[in-house]
Amino acid sequence: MYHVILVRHGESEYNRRNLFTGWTDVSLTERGIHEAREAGHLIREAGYTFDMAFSSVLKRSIQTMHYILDELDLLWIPEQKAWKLNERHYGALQGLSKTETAEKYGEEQLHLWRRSLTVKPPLLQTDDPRNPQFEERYKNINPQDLPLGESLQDTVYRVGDFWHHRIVPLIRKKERILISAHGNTLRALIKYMEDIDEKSLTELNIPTGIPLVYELDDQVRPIRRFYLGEPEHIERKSAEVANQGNVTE
Ligand code: DG2
Repeated sequence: MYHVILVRHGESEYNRRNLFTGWTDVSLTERGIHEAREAGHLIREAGYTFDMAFSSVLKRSIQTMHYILDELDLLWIPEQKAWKLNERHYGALQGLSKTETAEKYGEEQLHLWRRSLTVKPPLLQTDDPRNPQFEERYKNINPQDLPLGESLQDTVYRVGDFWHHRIVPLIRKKERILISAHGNTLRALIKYMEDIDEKSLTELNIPTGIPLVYELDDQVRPIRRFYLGEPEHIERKSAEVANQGNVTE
């Protein structure tokens, strides 16, 4: 049996301000740093270790990977930063307040934009300065692969492809792997691995900074997944994510 540990980065500046983030490159808050360290602590207490770590090319995920590895005294292991693990691209919603978006377009529309499998956000215009094609860090990526906004399904394709071609071969070689990523890249990966139905996917909210352990069979297929930590705390944090943008409490 194999395993892999996934973690959504700790709270970011935009999470704290309740703004759509996507590919916006924002740092962890003090709380986020604490959450990332705590994730490392939980992983160490549970007796897991790593041979290799992956993150996106966004600093909140890189910082989280480093805080976790530091807690485990594993900052020396090989790491890889991959754009294919970036958060789902939230298009023209990026930078907008989730609450104000709900007030303007209604909670139902907000929920569709955040949790539907196939609905895309309004796309960025090609001349928008936030178009990833203008960014140095994506200069080696085929421009046609760089999104102006993605549905979760689009994210499932790119994350699934990365999992299948880059991670699974390492797991087969018995490499113990940490993946530090984002709320929707992890939802996309869970969809890819388990093909869960759309309703369960809609209700799936990934809390910040909580390690998610996947046990995998000999064919690297999921057997079960579970969070490390105290269930009530995890439930509370997942509900916090679900309720972002609620106009009425
Ligand atoms: C959040 C997820 O991404 O937002 O892009 O706003 O995991 O990088 O903080 P993350 C964003 P929701 O889909 O939960 O609204």
